[in-house]
Amino acid sequence: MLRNPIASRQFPKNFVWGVAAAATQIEGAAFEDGKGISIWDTFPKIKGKVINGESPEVACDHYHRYKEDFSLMAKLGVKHYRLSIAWPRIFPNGDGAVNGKGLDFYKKLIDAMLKKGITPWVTMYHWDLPQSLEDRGGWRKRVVVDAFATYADTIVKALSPQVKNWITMNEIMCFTRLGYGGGDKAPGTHESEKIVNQTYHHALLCHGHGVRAVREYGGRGAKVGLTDNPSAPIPLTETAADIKAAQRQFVLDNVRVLDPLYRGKYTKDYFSVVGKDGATVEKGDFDLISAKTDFLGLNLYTGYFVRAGKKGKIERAEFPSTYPRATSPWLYWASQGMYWATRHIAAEYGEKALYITENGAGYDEEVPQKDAEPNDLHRRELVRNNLSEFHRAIQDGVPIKGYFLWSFMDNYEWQDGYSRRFGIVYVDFKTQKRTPKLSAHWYAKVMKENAIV
Ligand code: PNW
Repeated sequence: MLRNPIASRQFPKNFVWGVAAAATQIEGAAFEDGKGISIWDTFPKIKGKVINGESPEVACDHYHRYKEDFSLMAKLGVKHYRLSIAWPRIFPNGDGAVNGKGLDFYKKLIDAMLKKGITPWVTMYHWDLPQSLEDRGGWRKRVVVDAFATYADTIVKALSPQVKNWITMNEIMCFTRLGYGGGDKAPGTHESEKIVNQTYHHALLCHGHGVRAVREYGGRGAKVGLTDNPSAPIPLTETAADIKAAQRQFVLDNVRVLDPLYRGKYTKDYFSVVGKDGATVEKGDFDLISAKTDFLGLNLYTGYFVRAGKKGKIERAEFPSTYPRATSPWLYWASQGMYWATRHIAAEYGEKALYITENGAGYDEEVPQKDAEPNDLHRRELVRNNLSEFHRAIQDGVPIKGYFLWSFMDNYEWQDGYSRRFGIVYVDFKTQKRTPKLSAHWYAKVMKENAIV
């Protein structure tokens, strides 16, 4: 007798299945109802930064179409949705006066979700710093920490009756290193390593204030955690020596965020990586940064291979030029990264609850034929392989509690503009028509069966 293939591919009871998006990428209405300017409104105006200079001004027009979007989610059986709040809607200048219309918008939005039976998972900061704060030094300066503390208090107080799941920061590495070091993301400058490390430190402090705000004002049953996007070294062979090398590389790669978070200080490993450019720390900083959280969120898309070399060295096994990847050039098909990143965290830091807060694939896709189901079998296959690796991790004892697919619909992919699509729902940006792709119909069945189908 052969076994039913789904039988061994079930996820644990109460596993959280959802989809994810972020304010700047979908809302549009960039200048409506008192919203302030964000660094992502400014950034596309700098020549050469964003493909075709595309801006998030309209995006998916979700600001006006959220009811329709939640109806579609409900139709697909989505029960959990990760969204973010636009800081400049709440505090147009970053601090100072609150914009009541901004708070009202999110109250209405979340009510509409709840009416459809969808539970919100709210990210406080997904990269849209108010421009006014950037003009005062942005993530380089401590002014952002004080402003964020007030912002976090304000949104948690206003929304805590409806929201029980909070994520403080999205991907510290992306908005610090890539924003202030590499120059690829807003604000797009090139600072010294010392300053880049300081931007990380300020982001960690804001995370701490997010946790504090939820503890103070979140109400009963509120949970809070950080979302990180660690790199994922995969052992080339699953032998003890290669596994050890990969885990060691994992710690060193992600030391700026995970060591302070879990070890409550800048460790020897931190200084072995940053040298003399470590962040300047004030008294009490690490009490905030390492305050106990309820989970760690992980955005995982890819990985890379390492093996144990001679004399304790760690060797990278490079990707040959013909190795498969998505259109996003950093997105190599490396599903084992899902298994190893989650396992490394459990092994190294002992985290007890992991949520995959993003996972997906970015492609420049063909315009679908009229009335046909948009065919994204490429995305379906990559995501399905990734799920197999998360499932394997759970079987081996890694505490993964939930999974959010990035993204619900095609949207503004930051410096890659609108051509790079991550959605399981196709968006025609001229008409704003939404059409579920092949992957959406498949994922609906995954959520329903609580299994890889
Ligand atoms: C994440 N990398 O960004 C973001 O949280 C989303 O807003 C974004 O749309 C999504 O992933 C797809 O890009 C990442 O270089 C950006 O490894 C870059 C990387 C990873 C994630």
